[in-house]
Amino acid sequence: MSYKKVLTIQDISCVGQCSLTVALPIISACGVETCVLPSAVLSTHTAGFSGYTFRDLTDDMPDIRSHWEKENIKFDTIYTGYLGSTRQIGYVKDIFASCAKDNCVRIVDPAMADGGKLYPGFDGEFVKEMVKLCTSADYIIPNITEACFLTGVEYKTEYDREYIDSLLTKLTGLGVKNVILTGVSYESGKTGIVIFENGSYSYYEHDFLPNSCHGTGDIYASAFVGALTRQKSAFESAKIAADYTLRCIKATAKEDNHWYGAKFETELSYLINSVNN
Ligand code: PXL
Repeated sequence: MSYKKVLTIQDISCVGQCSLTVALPIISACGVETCVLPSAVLSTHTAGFSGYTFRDLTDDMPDIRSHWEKENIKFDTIYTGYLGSTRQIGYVKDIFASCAKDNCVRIVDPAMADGGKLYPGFDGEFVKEMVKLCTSADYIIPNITEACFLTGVEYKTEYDREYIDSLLTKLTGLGVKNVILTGVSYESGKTGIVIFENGSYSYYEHDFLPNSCHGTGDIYASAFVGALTRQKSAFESAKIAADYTLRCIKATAKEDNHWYGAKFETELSYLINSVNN
């Protein structure tokens, strides 16, 4: 098997166990070279801390891309997470166009919202641009809130299969190819992942854990990216990522006051075994 090279584009939250501080170790643990393009540098993430610093790196992106073009640096997988500005999304599309190997897989986590709300600093313009980025991806990994913002569908906490189907239909209507929809719960005490690939629906259900922690979306997406890049199927990658994320949440629950992120580090050996099986 050729040694795969992934590029991930998302912020560095210096403290908070999310975005690049999660993606870099997790994807590397999957046995693939992991290159990074930081979208912004923040002192912490924005969910629960106040007074965080924010250094937008949008203006650095075109020069970084043109250097890579000169060096003929290209990637097998490009995975985007939290982006720092609306304008930056256009630059990311340029990177999709010029830094991708022939069979490159482009994966977009439209990390911008949760619990029915956009994260601080994002607005309707950002969402509109994010829709465009999602249509140029091979896979998108939204939660239900993000899928609602992308499609204009009303956010609901109680729903049925018809509601989820309508979200998927609207997403494909926009031009989105394949969707890994996280946090889909059809029965109490259970939740799961919808894998919508080439028009067909499958579902991986697992226990719902009451202690939700911040950053699990990034843990999930990073493990999915790592497994998919290691040639696992989309369903198998979605399952590996879900089982790993669940273990991280359980490990976090053992410690009081670890509210800002999930303890993904202690569970890495489980992930390594899963992708090598
Ligand atoms: O986990 C998503 C995320 C990434 N980066 C920053 C965030 C968030 C979610 O709030 O604030 C800076």
